[in-house]
Amino acid sequence: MNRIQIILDDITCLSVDVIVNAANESLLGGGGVDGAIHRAAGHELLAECRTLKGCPTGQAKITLGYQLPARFVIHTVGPIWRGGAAGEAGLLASCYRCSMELAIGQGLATLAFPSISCGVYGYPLAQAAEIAVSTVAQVLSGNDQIRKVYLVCFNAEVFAAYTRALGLLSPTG
Ligand code: AR6
Repeated sequence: MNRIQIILDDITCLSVDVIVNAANESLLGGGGVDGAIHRAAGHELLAECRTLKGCPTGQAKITLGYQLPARFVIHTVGPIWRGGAAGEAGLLASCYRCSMELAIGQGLATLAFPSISCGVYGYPLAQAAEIAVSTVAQVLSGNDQIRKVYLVCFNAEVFAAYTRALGLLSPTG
């Protein structure tokens, strides 16, 4: 699956069609990658987000990228980890699937995802990485428009978990 690439980087620096934000249901900013994206995009992003009236967990909404190198931002809301019996896996998969479907609907070809829910939302890293790679691979297998999906890791631990998950999915690479 060479349309999936795992990279160690700051997502706000990527020149792709669209970066995905790990937001909260208000879509009005926060810490972590959400805060970094809002700081890099500038205040116009928050102004557009205010018009969206929030977003339920597991779904996604799109805005322009403003001062970011990326043209668009897809804001998705990952689940808060509550032990695993509260539908977290389905909701996390839904974040990846809905974001990709939104990108496809907009005619976009290159996407970058952060590790949704793996920060303050507390999702166990190995499980989240497996959901990320398997869901992205599944959507790609049914679509030719998306040329590249970058799974952006912010530190070495996340990078190792994603690399392992991709290896489980396709041992031959
Ligand atoms: N580029 C790429 N990845 C990053 C960056 C960056 N610039 N900054 C952080 N990460 P988190 P969540 C990684 O907490 O768990 C916010 O306050 C980070 O190391 O940002 O989905 C929202 O408003 C981690 O691996 O998102 C919500 O309230 C990953 O991004 C809440 O946090 C996700 O960590 C969402 O929590």
